[in-house]
Amino acid sequence: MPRIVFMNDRLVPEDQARVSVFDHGLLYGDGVFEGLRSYQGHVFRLKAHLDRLWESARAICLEIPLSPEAIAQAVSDTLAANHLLDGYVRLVVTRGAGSLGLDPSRTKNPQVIVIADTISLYPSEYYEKGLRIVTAATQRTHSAALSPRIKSLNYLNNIMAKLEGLQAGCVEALMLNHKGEVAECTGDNIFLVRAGSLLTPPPDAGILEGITRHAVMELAHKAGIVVREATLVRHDLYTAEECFLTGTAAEVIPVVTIDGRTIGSGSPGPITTRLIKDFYALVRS
Ligand code: PXG
Repeated sequence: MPRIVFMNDRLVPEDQARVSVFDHGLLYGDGVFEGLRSYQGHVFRLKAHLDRLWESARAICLEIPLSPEAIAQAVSDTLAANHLLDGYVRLVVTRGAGSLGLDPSRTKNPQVIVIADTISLYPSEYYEKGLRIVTAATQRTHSAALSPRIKSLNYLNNIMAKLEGLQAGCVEALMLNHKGEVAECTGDNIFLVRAGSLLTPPPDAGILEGITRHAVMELAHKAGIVVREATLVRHDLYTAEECFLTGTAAEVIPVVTIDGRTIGSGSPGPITTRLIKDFYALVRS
């Protein structure tokens, strides 16, 4: 069955959901996006995702031609049109078609796209046994060059690191910032456990402030686990008791080796296991 896609003001079959070859989203990666999950027909933290979309757009002087309410409606309409209760939603806003050349003022009609699809999860084995990750040589974009807080259509920085991970046989890769500090993974935030406390890099380490990251920090707080943002280096990860990643697609996933070194006991630890369980309950509540 063809998927149904929302384009600007209506739902269309996927083969009619098209953007111009002159769209600056295609030509220059000039645009923004969000990835959301729906659980049992309820979109997890919709407002936080819409706020972040607007923040990303504002940062690149892109005016989204629809209201947040209209996009929220488009999200539920697109999920319903595809008969999805549990699904993945991709929001995309492009700069629109224009003349060749970077100048955004010579574009018009930003395109608003909402795609809903089934979610392709990591195999359940990764959640039970944990992931192996490696550190990529590709640094996270310097925030003075381009803020990693903008979820832009230009993800080449992360894709370069993802390729390094895949070439090393790993599905995720760790990215450091220009100071050699731990930033995040290519599409996930990172946490470690040290002396029973949860530590995660602060926003100024050059990360995307993940919505799952925020939810997990709240869950830890509720569970009486101390959680702190702290500048971390690889030494902290190598010597951690536990490590896990968070992201909309992956949710909470344990990490058991980094650069071939075993983390903690080599299997998912008790705090990670607890937070996986709490997150599962939260998204279905
Ligand atoms: N860091 C980066 C760089 C991301 O792109 C996260 C962290 C986690 O954020 P959330 O808000 O999802 O907890 C992300 C977002 C995908 C996909 O389709 C996932 C992301 C980005 C692009 C694609 O799997 N993760």
